[in-house]
Amino acid sequence: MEQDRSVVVVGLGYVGLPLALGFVEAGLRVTGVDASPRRVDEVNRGSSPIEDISDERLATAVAGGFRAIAPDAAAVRAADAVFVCVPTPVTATRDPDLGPVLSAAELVQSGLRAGHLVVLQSTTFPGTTTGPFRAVLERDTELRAGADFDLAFAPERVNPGDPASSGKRVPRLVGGSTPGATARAAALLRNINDVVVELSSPDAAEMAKLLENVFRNINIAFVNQLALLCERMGLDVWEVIDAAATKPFGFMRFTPGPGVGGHCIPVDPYYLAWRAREFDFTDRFIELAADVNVGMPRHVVDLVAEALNDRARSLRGARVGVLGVAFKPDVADAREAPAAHVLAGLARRGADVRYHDPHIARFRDAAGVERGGSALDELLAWAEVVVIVTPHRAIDWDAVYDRAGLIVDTVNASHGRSPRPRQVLRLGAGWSA
Ligand code: SAJ
Repeated sequence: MEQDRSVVVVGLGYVGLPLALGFVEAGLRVTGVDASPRRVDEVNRGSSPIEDISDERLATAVAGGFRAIAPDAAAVRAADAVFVCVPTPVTATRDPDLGPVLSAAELVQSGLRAGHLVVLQSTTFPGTTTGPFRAVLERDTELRAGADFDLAFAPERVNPGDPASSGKRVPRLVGGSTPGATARAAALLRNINDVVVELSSPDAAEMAKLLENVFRNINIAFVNQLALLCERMGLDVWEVIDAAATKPFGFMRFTPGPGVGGHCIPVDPYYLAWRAREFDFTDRFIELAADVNVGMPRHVVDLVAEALNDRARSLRGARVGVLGVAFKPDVADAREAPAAHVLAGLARRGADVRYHDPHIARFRDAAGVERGGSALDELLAWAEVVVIVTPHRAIDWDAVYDRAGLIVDTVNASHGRSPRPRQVLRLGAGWSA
């Protein structure tokens, strides 16, 4: 089997663009495809839309001939292999929305030919690749997966904001619809990953990826629930977690917070729960974890009310400053950010709400209200209570603890500081002594 040497990557987001550049740097001929003209333009100008990809790295690839284009059947036809790296969101009722995946499949189908390798990377429920995705590829054509073209699923493993998490060192999974497809996709991926684990089917690879992310979601929910219990018991959940984390085996540290954001961890479990129901299987773990995590922003609003109450102030009419609205520290991504529900919840209860986030200039909350960010000095001078939601490193924390008279700390950011008595109310731990 000769080596695949040319690749089309459909979807140039935080998964597709690193994948494309990896193949470019491995010497393959790569064309990036994206439905957004703005994204195509940014990439071709060497202006990286992805935080973990520097402009220099992208510009080097573009100088070497890498190009982004609009969806184009001829480009698909000309390549040896096609990777689909588009979002897999959920609908308002939290059902899987395969819209982006199936429209990418339409593009691939329009350029599909015998001998192609087609690899889906988007995190999705078991049965997507060999089910609806394959059905679109094979529509209106005599071509069949296995007989005429190779089909596989290879989930991404990227931890946004942690460049060390991507690149050659991260093992990759791949499962093909035939052993030959698995081997062929694995050989291609070994251009960019030192370790590629070959699985028995695309379904196994789809399920393994969901296990990875549902594992995180359930464990985060568990420590969130423990935080609520520790508040009632007068314990410090952060001390308890630090203590348990001294166990050098059989334990993995997760921490409570204002909720679970991003477009993976809060979303992927719904793909598994939905698919399980087709097999008359109710995954109560997933449903419960979702309830707990979705309930955390409301609990943060209650903590702000409790903190103000300590000062004989009501939430209604209070000036509340939120620190950090991105979905996690040191990223500029606000998708599914818990802060959206914290700000909307505070405003719904009559508070006057502003925020500061060094990475996010404008932010739309869960009620659709859009605000511009305030400068930190301005926020600290204005707010009568400050809520720490996303502890970006770039925030001047000394200024926060010096100048904020009342702080609700949802992420134990005040750990190691000596706040004044009843200056800080921590989620899962109560008042600073
Ligand atoms: N969070 C907690 N407590 C924790 C860990 C995370 O509250 O102990 C929160 C974070 O603040 C954030 C959310 O959960 O709001 C998700 O954080 P995350 O880092 O687990 O998820 P992502 O979406 O940034 O990236 C994850 C990857 N993260 C890690 O492996 C650490 C990985 O699970 C996947 O490769 C990736 O999603 C993906 O694309 O599936």
